[in-house]
Amino acid sequence: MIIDKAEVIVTSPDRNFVTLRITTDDGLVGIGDATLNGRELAVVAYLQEHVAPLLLGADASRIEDMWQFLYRGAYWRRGPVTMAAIAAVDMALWDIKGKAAGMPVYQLLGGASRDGLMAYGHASGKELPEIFDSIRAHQEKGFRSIRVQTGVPGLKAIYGIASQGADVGDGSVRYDHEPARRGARPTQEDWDTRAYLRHIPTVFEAVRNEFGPELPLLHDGHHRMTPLQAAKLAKSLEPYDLFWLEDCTPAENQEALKLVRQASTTPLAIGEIFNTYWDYKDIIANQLIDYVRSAVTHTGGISHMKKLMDYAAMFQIKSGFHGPTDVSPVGMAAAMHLGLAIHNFGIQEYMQHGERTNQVFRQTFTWNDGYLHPGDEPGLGVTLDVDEAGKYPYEQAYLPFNRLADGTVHDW
Ligand code: KDG
Ligand code: MG
Repeated sequence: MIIDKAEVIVTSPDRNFVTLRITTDDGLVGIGDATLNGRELAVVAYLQEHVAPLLLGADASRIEDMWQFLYRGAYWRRGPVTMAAIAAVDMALWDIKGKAAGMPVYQLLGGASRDGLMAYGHASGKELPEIFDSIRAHQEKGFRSIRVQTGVPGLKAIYGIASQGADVGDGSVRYDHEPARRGARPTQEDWDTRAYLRHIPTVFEAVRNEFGPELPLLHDGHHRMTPLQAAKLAKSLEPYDLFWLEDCTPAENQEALKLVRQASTTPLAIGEIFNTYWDYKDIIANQLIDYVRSAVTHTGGISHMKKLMDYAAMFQIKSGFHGPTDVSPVGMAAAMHLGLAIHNFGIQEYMQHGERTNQVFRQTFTWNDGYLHPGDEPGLGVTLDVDEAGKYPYEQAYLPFNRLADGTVHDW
């Protein structure tokens, strides 16, 4: 199992994806996701210029050793670009190991701890009727847990609302295009935290009244609050019994999250922009979060995330792996295999890729009655159709950003 080819494939069926494809001398092929939304080519360069040459001639079976070599051997540690590149190598090697063993990756991680993975979808709308329709549409698609994002009176454009998304060509407007719109410059949105804090509890009250107490509801604060504002929001949402409040602060100042904890029992989920388990060290040990939000793609791959989740388990903290459409089907498959195997699985984000993406990445996962399963094909269960991928060249795309009324750039 000597690596004799390492190729980086960039494709943009519905949005940009970066995939590492490793081939061994005995003909095994493994793929890994290296997509870093809005900064895709930085990882392409890191992989092509600095990692791929090191892979050639290496033993594909030594996954842990390769991880340590790429991490420790580089001298420069951590960061989203490095960790996405290492994640792609790690995923591709697990894919190869599964194929060599004739087993799905979750079996190699200890086997299934459950029958399926409960997943949540993204409902949104500018106003209540639209939000209610969006929740119902997600329920009809099988979702049993729903994230709710809302417009705020007075604000023209807010991240995460589907109706602001781009037409994807089939006549429908999809949220999955909004996070990184194609174009030469990022689009600008507006923001007012006080207006948001006033409005959000009214939305969750209405949603609870309409849909009852059972439906697990989630909300993403997208890092926009100070600790005090986050405490206020978590407290005001307490009556509506959220499954979680996500990214209530940027979480760079982790100590400050104690303020949120002291004010409220609303569960907190953080970590989609973290990239190593060291980022989580204190936040977990101090019991400041309830769910780990990392993507396998952005946090060093399956090997590193398994260690992170084992550490989190000591503190009864569960997974809530990142699964927006900018995590490719390969990254999603890696999350599903890991989520199925670990005991402390919590929930899986699942935004659903578009048809073009599903043609490029052929998948074996199943979606039944609100539960995902990665399938039982050897490896990760995803095949990259290179000819299909070639039809969709890279297109520059940026995440939006926001400014306050006086023109100040605000937290993402
Ligand atoms: O790349 C950024 C998006 O993936 C992110 O904004 C989506 O916040 C997000 C989420 O929770 O899925
Ligand atoms: Mg988020």
